[in-house]
Amino acid sequence: MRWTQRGFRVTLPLLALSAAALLSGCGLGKQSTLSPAGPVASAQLGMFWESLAIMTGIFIVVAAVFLYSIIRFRARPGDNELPKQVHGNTTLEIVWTIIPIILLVFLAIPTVHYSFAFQAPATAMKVDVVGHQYWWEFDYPGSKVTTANIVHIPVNTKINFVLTSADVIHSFWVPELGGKTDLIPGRVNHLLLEASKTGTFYGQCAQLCGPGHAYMKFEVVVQTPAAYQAWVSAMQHPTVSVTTSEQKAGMALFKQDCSTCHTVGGTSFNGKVGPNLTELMTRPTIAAGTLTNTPANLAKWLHNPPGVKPGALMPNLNLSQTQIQSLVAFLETLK
Ligand code: HEC
Ligand SMILES: [Cu+2]
Repeated sequence: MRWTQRGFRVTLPLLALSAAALLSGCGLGKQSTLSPAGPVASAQLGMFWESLAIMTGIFIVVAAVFLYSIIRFRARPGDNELPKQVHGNTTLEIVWTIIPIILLVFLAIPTVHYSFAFQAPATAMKVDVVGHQYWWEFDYPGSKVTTANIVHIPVNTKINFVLTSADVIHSFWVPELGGKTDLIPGRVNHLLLEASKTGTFYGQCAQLCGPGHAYMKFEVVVQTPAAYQAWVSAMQHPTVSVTTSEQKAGMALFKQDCSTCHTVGGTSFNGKVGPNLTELMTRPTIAAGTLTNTPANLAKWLHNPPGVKPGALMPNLNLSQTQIQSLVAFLETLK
């Protein structure tokens, strides 16, 4: 008796705690597969509900038979004989082989159907995605636009994301649009996604890729075709107007310290190691979602990148506060 009471005292709070932990995942937040925003995500959610329904059905039947058996066939006082020993029941075995086959066929039909239906058609708009430790490169092959950690796409349009990696295996995942697919060095994978409403959707790397993995996020900005075109042409015609002496000093420093790694459209800087910084000020965050894009945070970043983001592959360049201020003044002109 004592033992049971003590057992309850321990297990009840534990149960409550784990229920709280489970339910805390239930909010329809920024990255929920339960709030699909496109046909791919909707179909995947439909299949999730279908398999959940089948599994719930199986659970109810098995639990009911189990409960019935332990109550109906429990040992009663005075039952000292061994019960009748049986082995094998052909009918039962055939039944519990055939029922799972039927259930698996019900799951296989939509799986196979959607696997073919969501193959990227040759006509779909392409966006090349390169995974880097720990940031995302997006190239628009048709329009010669390159950006980082934010990808703009037109609404109601099939997009063929062409995925590869510059270093280790990453995984491309935008829960509200569907997914996910690995980016593998030396291989090219395709992922078809489509958004049926405008807005911003949040993605992230879903494959442990090193110490900065948790800071490898990106945003998908879904726009009307007109707004999307306006963005493309702004990216194609960046204007860098450096006027103050501080901005000029920053640009000179950039040439010396940063241009081997970073490209800036509208200038001669064309490094390819780090993110392309064209129109940097139009991005809401820096360092793949690690910091919001403000002058203070840019300064914080330049002061010590690996100190801000674990594992960041931009080195600490030991810049002085004056150098940082002029670099930030220059970066602020990239809009
Ligand atoms: C050795 C190559 C290298 C050098 C040199 C370098 N960077 Fe970087 N930079 C990177 C890499 C890699 C990242 C991506 C870090 C991450 O998000 O994990 C980055 C990220 C950035 C970002 C954030 C961009 C974004 O959209 O997330 C800014 C801004 C930046 N660097 C500015 C500079 C400036 C200014 C200098 C010169 C003082 C500089 N970098 C020098 C490699 C470099
Ligand atoms: Cu990654």
